[in-house]
Amino acid sequence: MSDCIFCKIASGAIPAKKVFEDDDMVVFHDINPVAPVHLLAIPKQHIASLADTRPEDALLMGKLLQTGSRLAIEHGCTDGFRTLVNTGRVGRQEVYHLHIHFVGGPDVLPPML
Ligand code: DGP
Repeated sequence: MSDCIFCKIASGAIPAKKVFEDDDMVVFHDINPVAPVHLLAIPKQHIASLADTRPEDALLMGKLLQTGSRLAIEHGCTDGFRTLVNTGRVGRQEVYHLHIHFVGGPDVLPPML
């Protein structure tokens, strides 16, 4: 999608601090980190939200989770981290290109719910 900010990051049209990229996905630092480590894992193809995934996206979703987890650990989340997907209006999704947050650091995170 031409007006999607994460499509532009995926294609390299706008810069981001990328820590991983292959044919299917990109992982990069969130521009507004809420913890010492805050990575976003996105598919290169435009999928608007988790609610828009199809059964054939299951392998890609697993890859986003597994690769993001590995990178969170490599970036210092050796004692755990939080994984979050905001979905739609009720989920307070801001960017409508599917992304998985990986948030953590040395300290225990505050409770969320
Ligand atoms: P949400 O849609 O609510 O799950 O959050 C979107 C996240 O995307 C938010 O934490 C900030 C981040 N973000 C938005 N625009 C950019 C950008 O241009 N570059 C980067 N690196 N992160 C962005």
